[in-house]
Amino acid sequence: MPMFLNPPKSRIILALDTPDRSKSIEIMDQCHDVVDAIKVNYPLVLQEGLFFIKELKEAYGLPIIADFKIADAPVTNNRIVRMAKSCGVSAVMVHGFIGADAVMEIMEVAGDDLGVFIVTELTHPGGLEYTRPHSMQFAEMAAYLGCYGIQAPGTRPDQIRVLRESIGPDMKIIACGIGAQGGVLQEAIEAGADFGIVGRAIYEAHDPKQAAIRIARGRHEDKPVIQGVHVVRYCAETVSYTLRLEPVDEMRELLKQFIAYCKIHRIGLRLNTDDGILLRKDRSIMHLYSNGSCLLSNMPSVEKGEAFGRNWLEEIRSDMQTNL
Ligand code: 3DU
Repeated sequence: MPMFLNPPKSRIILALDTPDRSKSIEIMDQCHDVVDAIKVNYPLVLQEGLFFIKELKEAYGLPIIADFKIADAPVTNNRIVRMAKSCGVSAVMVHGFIGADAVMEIMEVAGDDLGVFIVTELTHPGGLEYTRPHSMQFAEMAAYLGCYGIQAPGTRPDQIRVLRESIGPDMKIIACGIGAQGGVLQEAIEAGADFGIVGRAIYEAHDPKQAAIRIARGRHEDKPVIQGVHVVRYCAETVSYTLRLEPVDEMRELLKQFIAYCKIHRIGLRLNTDDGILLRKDRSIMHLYSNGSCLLSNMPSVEKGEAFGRNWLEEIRSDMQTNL
């Protein structure tokens, strides 16, 4: 099979979800020698047109993945793939749920020019509702049909491990959700991914190139926040915190009450038994792990994140005292 992506260096695929051409070029000028590939998605392409992909290709020479999450009738899918091909992308993302016949047609159109990545499981909490139950089947179908690789949830290393075991060592796994959504590049790679997809944690960073370098090196800092809660892993640029909670039992009790509180007050909340994700009312996400640690992500800015990190325990307590 042809190589559609270069051998990994930083292992970062930059999700270039920048608002327009000028911001994209500003970010690419800074980051092109740090990242291994670029992923473009609808918002940028709808804004700037397909031709902009060609321009990125010519300017930076990096492989480009067109994340069009193709999922239509075969006649339409095939046209989209032809258009992607015409502007020099190296690979396309295709939803697994369209079924083997439609994927086979896409692979035929892609030929030796384009790699096909099958989307297996979406990273947001709702991804556990409908894509998780089928993610293994999508991966197995991708392996059976000889696709170039699969997308996997970088926020759930255990699931990457299971998918890697299922497809074997040869296919590529690209893991999205690294950084802003709480995924950690090194954890995804250790679990079997080849590359991590990183967007906001780079293009929204104060210094995008340094952010990319830091993510590639896996640099994390210890930073105590409040008594009883310590940040055991902190990435300023990815705006995510892994907290160790002490004492764990008291926290568990508090969280139980918090969940009850959210239910009573109909606050948007998802609780999944496998990795325990809470979607908080401010739309940040709290991942709870059985060892008592939790990870907060999706915070809109470092400043807000820090304030939230310091105060969240108190916030929950006072919310409950006022409202229960
Ligand atoms: O969360 P970030 O800003 O790092 O961007 C992630 C990119 O990966 C973005 O283009 C999004 O559409 C894509 N993606 C996911 O985040 C999650 C998925 O399950 C599939 C794709």
